[in-house]
Amino acid sequence: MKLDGIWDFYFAKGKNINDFQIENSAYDEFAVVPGCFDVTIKHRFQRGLAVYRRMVCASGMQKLVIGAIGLRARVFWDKKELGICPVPFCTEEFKFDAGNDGEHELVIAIDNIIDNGVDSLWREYYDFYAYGGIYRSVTIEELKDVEITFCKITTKELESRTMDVAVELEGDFAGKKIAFTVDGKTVLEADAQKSSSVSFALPGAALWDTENPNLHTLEVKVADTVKTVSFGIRQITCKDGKMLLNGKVFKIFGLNRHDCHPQHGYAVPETIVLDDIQAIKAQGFNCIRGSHYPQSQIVLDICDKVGMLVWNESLGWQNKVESLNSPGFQKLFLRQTDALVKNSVNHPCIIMWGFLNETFSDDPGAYPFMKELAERVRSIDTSRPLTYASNRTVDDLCMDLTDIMSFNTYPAWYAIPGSDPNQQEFDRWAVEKSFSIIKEFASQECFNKRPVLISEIGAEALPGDHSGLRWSEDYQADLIDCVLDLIQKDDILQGVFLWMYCDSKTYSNPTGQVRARGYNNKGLVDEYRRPKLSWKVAGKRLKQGK
Ligand code: ADA
Repeated sequence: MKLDGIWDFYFAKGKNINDFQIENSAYDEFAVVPGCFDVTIKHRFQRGLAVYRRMVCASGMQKLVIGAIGLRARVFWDKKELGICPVPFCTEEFKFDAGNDGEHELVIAIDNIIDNGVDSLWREYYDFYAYGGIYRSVTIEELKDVEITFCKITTKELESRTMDVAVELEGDFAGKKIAFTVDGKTVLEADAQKSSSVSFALPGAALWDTENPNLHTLEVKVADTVKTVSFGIRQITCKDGKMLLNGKVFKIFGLNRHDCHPQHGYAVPETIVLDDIQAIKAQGFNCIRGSHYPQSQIVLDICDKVGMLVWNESLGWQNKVESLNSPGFQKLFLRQTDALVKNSVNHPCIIMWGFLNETFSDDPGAYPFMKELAERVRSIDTSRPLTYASNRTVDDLCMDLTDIMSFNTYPAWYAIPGSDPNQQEFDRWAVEKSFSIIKEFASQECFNKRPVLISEIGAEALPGDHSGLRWSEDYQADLIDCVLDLIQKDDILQGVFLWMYCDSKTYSNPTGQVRARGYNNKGLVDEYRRPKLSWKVAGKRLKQGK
């Protein structure tokens, strides 16, 4: 049962969740769930404690799932604390006895106070705004005698459409049967076990790709417990420096996308997400990088349906080595890594996993935790390649941990070696130079021919500026056109993710970055999705390249 809707609400400016005392709650407003409270007219950009409450009819053992919150939350049922949500963008589950039949009180107390400690997963220097609220849906469901805690379906062999399914059970499954049904037809039945791994073929079943995003439905049933999973039959592999989708080499023409909107923060409604993804596809792009946090089920469901590839990554931004080596940070990071992979593993749109955007991967101290993260992801899913976006280029020391080498580079915006940081007119040379440095580094034998991606590249553009100089729409359009042209012609680079789809809220000047209007203005469309010149130029170039 979805608990989304209008909840009771109050806000206490400057307070945090440790100040919260449930006996002293005084609800004097309403708030929408999912929603961010600090985009509302009354509380815009305020930081403090926000308390959400609603009544729920439920009894007996229940599972409450909170899709995502920001920045942290405490959760209460009938005034008793069920637990915490310590990581933004991370799905959390609470299993508990809801008591007798009747109405019960569910309270989620949240704060959006930025913690700048070494263990924090969201510090003030991040280049995206720390909105507060319940970002994603809240649901509750009755816990049956048997619970299907995990179900993963992957394509084992494409030709014969052979699928592997891994299932984990909890509860009273002994002596019961487990049945697997695909698109309404039972394909297999076996004795239920705590962990089971089965394979079956679906001869002739339609494949999933970007042109024909065919989806199928798997139903796993044990006694009266049923889990329904939507899946696609498709394979992602890497060979001889190339990524292949269903055995065919493909190029990535991608966009980085912040899942945010000025009036919704990180609780972007389905209608806006669908509009974004369909517009991105119509323009000729085939992939989005979910920068820089796990993507919502809304985004992933839409990308599955529309046929848009996705790079899904955990929350992080230029995290420092002292954090990477702190047990508190590691614990939270592993918690979100588990949730990221487990909760989205069945989406055919996801073609790679990522973590730790632009960390200090040129420092040997970063290596051990990055290795642990890579191992953790691979312990849950080996059916997709692994990458991280590095801005350390030739000094990077951790690339051997990846399957795909990804580089963030900003030639002709931030300086690269040999370029003039004060250059006002676009200079193609800087982009060519940057790509050649990356390709030379990646071609080293030790990397054993891994696919190479440009994971970020772009320039700021303020709508309406047509001077042709830096910050103008024309300058940005020239850069984007040049990048796409070079990528279309390049035999080594697998593809590019332009930075970025839409202008996104950040801070005016947190760390000396220049962020006009308090926005990262490198969008090809602005924050309300109004196109800049580069959007049209990119569309033209991508359609020409077909
Ligand atoms: C980095 C970072 C992005 C954004 C970008 C920029 O590469 O990964 O989040 O901050 O730079 O606009 O400078």
